[in-house]
Amino acid sequence: MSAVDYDTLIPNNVDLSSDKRLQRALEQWYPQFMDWWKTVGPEGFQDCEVYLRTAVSVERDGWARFGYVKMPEYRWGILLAPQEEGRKIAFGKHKGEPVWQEVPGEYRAMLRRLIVIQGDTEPASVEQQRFLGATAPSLYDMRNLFQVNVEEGRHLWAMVYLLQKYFGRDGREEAEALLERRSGDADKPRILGAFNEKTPDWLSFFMFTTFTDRDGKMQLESLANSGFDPLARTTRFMLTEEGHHMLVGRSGVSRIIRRSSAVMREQGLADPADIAGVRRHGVIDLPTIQKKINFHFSVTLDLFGAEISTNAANAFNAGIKGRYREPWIDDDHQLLNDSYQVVQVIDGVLRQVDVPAISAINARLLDDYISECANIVTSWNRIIADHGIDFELRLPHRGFNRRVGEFSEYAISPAGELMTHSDWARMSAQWLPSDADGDYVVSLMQPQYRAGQYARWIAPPKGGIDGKPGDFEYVRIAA
Ligand code: BYC
Repeated sequence: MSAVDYDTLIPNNVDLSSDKRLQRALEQWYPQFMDWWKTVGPEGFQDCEVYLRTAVSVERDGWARFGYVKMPEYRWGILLAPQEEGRKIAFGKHKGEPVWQEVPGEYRAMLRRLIVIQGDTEPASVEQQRFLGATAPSLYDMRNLFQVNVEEGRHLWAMVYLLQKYFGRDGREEAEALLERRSGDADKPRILGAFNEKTPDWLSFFMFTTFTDRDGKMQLESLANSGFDPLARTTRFMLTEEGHHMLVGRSGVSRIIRRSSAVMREQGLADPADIAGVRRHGVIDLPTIQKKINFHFSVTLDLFGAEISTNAANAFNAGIKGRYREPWIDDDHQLLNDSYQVVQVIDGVLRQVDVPAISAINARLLDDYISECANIVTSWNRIIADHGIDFELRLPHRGFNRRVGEFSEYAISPAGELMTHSDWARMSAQWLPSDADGDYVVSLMQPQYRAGQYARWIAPPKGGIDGKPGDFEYVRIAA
């Protein structure tokens, strides 16, 4: 494997200079990407020096370097995890055959579609988060936002590399279309639902990075064992960066809960349902946090596609997209005779039903995802309990508020009760954030641009970035 070449316009470890056609195609795409970044990327702060990490190697240790960078000068590179000699396809009907270095003709359309969908989410999230810099609760948080943004930009590069290298003219057209769709645009929206929602405040940002970035992790993990080796290697390296994004989300929500709980305790507010009482002190009440969990979790579940899916079965069978941690699963990795339990509505009742495992690939990934999310909520509840507050956050039932899959036709409460659509609509204001909840959260979003200062509604982090203290000047705001 070649070392990372940083002397070229596009840093890479794929020996780009030896493939002039590809190099030219990517160099032509570069100014379009920069145009996109400047038009719909982070609003403002483009001239500020931000203490960012840049991927400089694909080795496990020392893969990133930290330093002050102006975002437009960030080195968006093409980095693939090291090639494994003799790697074999780990699942599906080609199990045991050598992995593919070129796209197999029969799977071209399927691969292209998966790469385009993955690629589409990356710029979408940057667009969704573009206004948040102006209300950052601290320089530390602002820096984390921009770190997430530049790395999602790099993940777009990763998918565009695959499209341009392996899919000829179609790939070039798809690469351009990735810069033309826009999150939330009525005429040319992003492909998947959650990526057209707004991220109007930092609570939404932290919920998005907790729940939706974690779908990213699950999907990337499923592609990281792909029989198409360049996709496997690309997604493996993307996963190295993804961990920080989820940490930003999870710890961000933890810090909000810690602050709210501490204020409730200081002020002797024993009743978490006393929303007005808590809001009077300028922090976010726990019932609103619960509603935000209900929203972001349910919208993210839709990103897994239908629980029972022929597309997913075909992709598994083809050896293109596996299950979460596929090599560690103890079965034949072909699922010829296996069954899997899924929840379905049968005769008006929610039941566990055995279905052929190959048809339930999405359902299984969803289960793995839900169990990780449940652990996170447990950790949040520990903070509340430590403050002596009698309140528990919960993940809503998997059927709550769904638009895609088994439950999309049904009205199901967060507790998992089937209801009439009219009852559900009447109750939904108790379960999902209202406009007034959103307005309240937005009203708290006053920026804190002094090093070491944190907005009132969020506790400082336990530690800084790259061993730096919390009062480090993570973003040098231009005078
Ligand atoms: N919205 O068999 P089905 C991330 C379509 S996030 C709209 O149910 P399948 C990130 C589907 O396209 C991870 N349409 O599902 C996070 C299909 O249409 P066609 C992104 C939807 O195909 C934060 C039809 O319904 N990566 O990285 O098994 C920040 C039937 O499909 C939706 C990926 O998702 C929806 N929600 O699975 C930054 C991985 N769901 O083709 C980044 C790549 C389904 O019949 N994508 N449809 O016209 C995939 O693996 C799959 O496409 C999906 C859907 C999991 C998304």
